[in-house]
Amino acid sequence: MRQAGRYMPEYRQLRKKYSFLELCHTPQIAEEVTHLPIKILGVDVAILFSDILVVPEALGMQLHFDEGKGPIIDNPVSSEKEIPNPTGCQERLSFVFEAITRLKKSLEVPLIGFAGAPFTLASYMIEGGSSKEFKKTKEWMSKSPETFKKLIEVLTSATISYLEGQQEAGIDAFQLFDSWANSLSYDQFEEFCVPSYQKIVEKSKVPTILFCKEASSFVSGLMKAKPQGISFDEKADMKSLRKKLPQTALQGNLDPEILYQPLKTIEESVKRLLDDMRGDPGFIVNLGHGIKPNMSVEAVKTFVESVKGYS
Ligand code: 1CP
Repeated sequence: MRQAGRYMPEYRQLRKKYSFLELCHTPQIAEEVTHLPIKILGVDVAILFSDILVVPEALGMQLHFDEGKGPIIDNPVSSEKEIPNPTGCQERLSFVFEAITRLKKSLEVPLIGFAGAPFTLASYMIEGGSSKEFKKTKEWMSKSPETFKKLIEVLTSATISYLEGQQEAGIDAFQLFDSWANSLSYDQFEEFCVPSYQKIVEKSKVPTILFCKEASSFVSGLMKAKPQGISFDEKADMKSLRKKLPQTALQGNLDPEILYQPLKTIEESVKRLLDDMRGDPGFIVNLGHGIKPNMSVEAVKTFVESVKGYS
């Protein structure tokens, strides 16, 4: 949940020298950034420093990140004939595998690898960047569901080869981010997202966690993929989800906005969450979504320390 990122002065310092994509593309620097939250916050697990959009980039998308605007793709895909060919995509992602290989030598904690799920990647590739309404994506999906599925299939096979490369390099767990699947109806979710999760989870040899915003609305579809874990945002009631899902690891779900509150409130909110999940060996404490650039390191540290100090 962006445990390394712009809220950290050490990260901002590196960003003065390098663009975001340079950080991602350079294994030694990606390694260094991955280590920052371990050193500064004392979290139990590292998440690879990278971005979900390196996969579309490896498929030929001209990607750049503009200050204050987020990701931009200059050559969006708008029809079946523009769907990229996934051949050679794994080789073009070798900088990620090299970062993982280095990290496995230098880290003392487990490492989570990750990828964007096909639908979320497709939305960036079609819209040409971030979106609120996903107009072009939904138009394509409803006008020509079969060709939309072709794009999803290409992204599924690219994601599987990306996962395989990460596995060979040594990741301990894998998280699949379908951040924008919550823009879909439940039926669309079942039709366009669930089959891709099933194929990806089936190929995974490491524990795999699925994330989408508002995951509690999509639990039955998510469970069809038989993931080892599901990550929930702050809207979920973890206690009742545990009753529904006795065999699945549950990750989440402190409201990131709590990190704007006084430190005492952060401590109290963590205690409430941990009291609810007391004694649950399959509970992974996390935020419901990402840390924002203007949040304070002290607040994030308080979150981690309250979890570790809970008894
Ligand atoms: O320095 C900068 O300006 C870049 C800011 C930044 C960072 C730190 C971006 C651009 N990505 C990241 C890192 C990142 N992204 C990680 C690293 C691991 C960590 O420390 O947590 C991970 C796991 C991601 C995943 C990611 N990227 C997702 C899925 C998770 C989620 O937040 O829902 C998504 C949707 C993206 C796209 C993306 N990349 C960057 C931004 C600002 C965005 C979101 C843009 C949007 O809102 O559409």
